[in-house]
Amino acid sequence: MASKLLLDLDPGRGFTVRFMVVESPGSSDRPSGRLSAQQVNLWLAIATAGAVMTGLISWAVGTEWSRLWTLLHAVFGVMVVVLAPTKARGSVATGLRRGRATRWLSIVFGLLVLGAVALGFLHTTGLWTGIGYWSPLWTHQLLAFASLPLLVWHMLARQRPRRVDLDRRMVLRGGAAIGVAGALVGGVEVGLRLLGGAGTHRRFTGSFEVGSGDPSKMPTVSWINDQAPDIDLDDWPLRIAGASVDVAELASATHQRAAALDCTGGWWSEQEWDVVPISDLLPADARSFEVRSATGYAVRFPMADANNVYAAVGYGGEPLRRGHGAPVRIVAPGRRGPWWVKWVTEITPSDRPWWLQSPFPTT
Ligand SMILES: Nc1nc2c(c(=O)[nH]1)N[C@H]1C(S)=C(S)[C@@H](COP(=O)(O)O)O[C@H]1N2
Ligand SMILES: [Mo]
Repeated sequence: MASKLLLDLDPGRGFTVRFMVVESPGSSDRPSGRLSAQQVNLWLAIATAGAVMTGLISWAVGTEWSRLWTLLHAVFGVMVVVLAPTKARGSVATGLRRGRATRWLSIVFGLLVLGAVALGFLHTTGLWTGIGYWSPLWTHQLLAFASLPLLVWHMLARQRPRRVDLDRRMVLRGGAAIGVAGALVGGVEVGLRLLGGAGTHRRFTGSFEVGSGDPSKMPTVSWINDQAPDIDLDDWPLRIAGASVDVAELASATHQRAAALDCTGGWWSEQEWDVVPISDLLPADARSFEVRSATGYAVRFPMADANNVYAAVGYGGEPLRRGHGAPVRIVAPGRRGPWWVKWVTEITPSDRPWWLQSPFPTT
């Protein structure tokens, strides 16, 4: 007689955990010590979901708080690799033997996931640090986003979690896989420090420093493929709360503020910005304010943050370069790059909550 926990994950019937006393432990069908194919799949689902969640958090958060999530993200990613050989011997081998036409979708999915993990590794270690679109981190995100629909398909059509033995083996072996992944991540970090690898100098977001204190060395990037608008800088159509504002007038009211621009593409750069806090420019009674670029790129901030979001006209004692958002851009300390709107033409208070916006700018 043995007792075991049954985890029932049939989506049609909801989610139940039952404790049962059963005649046989039910593990005679596999060599002792191995996880069943179902158990590997469930752990892989946990690791993949964990990687997606922590990746999104680390990606969106620009404060110290993201450090833990960036670290956990690495552990989940490595866990996928740790479990991959068992998966390959189990349901991958079975699936390939069945030879369904859709096996190609599964293969593409597997390659996207492994590719994303490999690129994450290249970025983390600093073995390859491209800047701009084809940086390893940007490509990592591209593969990860591309794999999401396939992940959903794979889970629903191929590896729909069913009743799984949540037995001692499942917990111990899975826990061991997490432990191995954690140790590998720790080992890489220690190794980087011993070897003095570039990867040692990552910010808590995982980004590498470029051109701090030297605006001419700061990269110029866009969110998707936005470009500097062709508008006369001396006749810039800036409107704040509906009224026309002269950029020169704005420039005469600035003070200096050091802040790091931390692009989700994997680099950061700190400059001394010439700024005016948005709270000096808008009435405080609205819920949010929208900042819109001449290009149509726009984001919405909570009004409560208006004293820590700035309109900037210069850096390092010189006016902004065109690529860096001249004549007016947003400086948003503690927020990732996408919030730092360039070529600002409108700052508008509104009663809509700030979170009522597309999760990403669409230009
Ligand atoms: N109008 C506009 N502003 C934008 C973007 C954009 O594509 N369009 N990209 C954002 C992103 S993702 C980053 S990282 C920074 C890059 O600023 P930089 O080119 O000055 O380094 O600008 C932000 N502001
Ligand atoms: Mo960015």
